[in-house]
Amino acid sequence: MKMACSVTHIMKDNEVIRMLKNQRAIIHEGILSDYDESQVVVFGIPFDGTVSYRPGARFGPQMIRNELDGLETYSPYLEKDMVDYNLCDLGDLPLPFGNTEKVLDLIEKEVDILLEDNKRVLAIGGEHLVSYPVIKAHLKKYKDMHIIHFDAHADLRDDYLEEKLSHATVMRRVYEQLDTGEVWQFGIRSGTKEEFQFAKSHTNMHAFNLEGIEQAIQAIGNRPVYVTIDLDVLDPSIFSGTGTPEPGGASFTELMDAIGKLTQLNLIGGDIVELSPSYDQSGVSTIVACKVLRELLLVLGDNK
Ligand SMILES: [Mn+2]
Repeated sequence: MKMACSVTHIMKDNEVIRMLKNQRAIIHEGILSDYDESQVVVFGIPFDGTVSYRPGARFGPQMIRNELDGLETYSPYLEKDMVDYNLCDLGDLPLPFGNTEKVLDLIEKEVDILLEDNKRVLAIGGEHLVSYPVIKAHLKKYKDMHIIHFDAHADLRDDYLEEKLSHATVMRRVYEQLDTGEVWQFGIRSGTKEEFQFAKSHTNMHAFNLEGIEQAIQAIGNRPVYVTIDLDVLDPSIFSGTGTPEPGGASFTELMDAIGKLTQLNLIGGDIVELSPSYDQSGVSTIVACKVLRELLLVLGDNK
């Protein structure tokens, strides 16, 4: 097994941003590239510190690494193969559990460096709050960036139990950071009355299913887009390994179809969050996450 690529870029202004432990590569053996030549960089964010119901998303990135070797590098959906791309896995970001603000700060600094190095970033959570600092970093570089958000949950609360930084508030915080970009939400089927009302006047919410992507593609045009995929957008019958499962979700094929359509956009970064592997004893949820990861890597790798 090839080890994760070395991260010589960790020293900036004499500050050690991160230390990489020896970890298994997330990409198949033989297709992992050096950091310098990589187009797309993957890293894990094993944080689930604000999860309100069932914790465990911190184990997502490592379980994905365990299972990804069993997946073909070729995607028959996209007719593209991971062997044709330069991809790099930086392993998991070491995080100080118990200090949410410091965790978010470390994530943002990490992504700042990757974007300075002109990498396309694909982050693997972890709970959904980790998307917030990843998106914040991207907005410094892509001011007019739009957000495409797949999720069962609106995540638009202003606070959750008086906490502003939470997996339940993440898209509200993201919305507040946007300049001319907009939030496009798909698959939403859970939230408070206030969240759905907020969405009516502030975001472009497509509830219950993934229809409406074409509308988003038309409206966004060539402006930069970041995609955040909370895997609980999928129905629990195919994806039960998650902290807050919601019946009535999208099918796997519908999500594949939606990701395929993202190739029409100027996709500049993304994340996959909320795999909580131990809630699915069959292990199928992890395989689903691996497959979503492969598709997203291929879409991101293709964007010039
Ligand atoms: Mn969710």
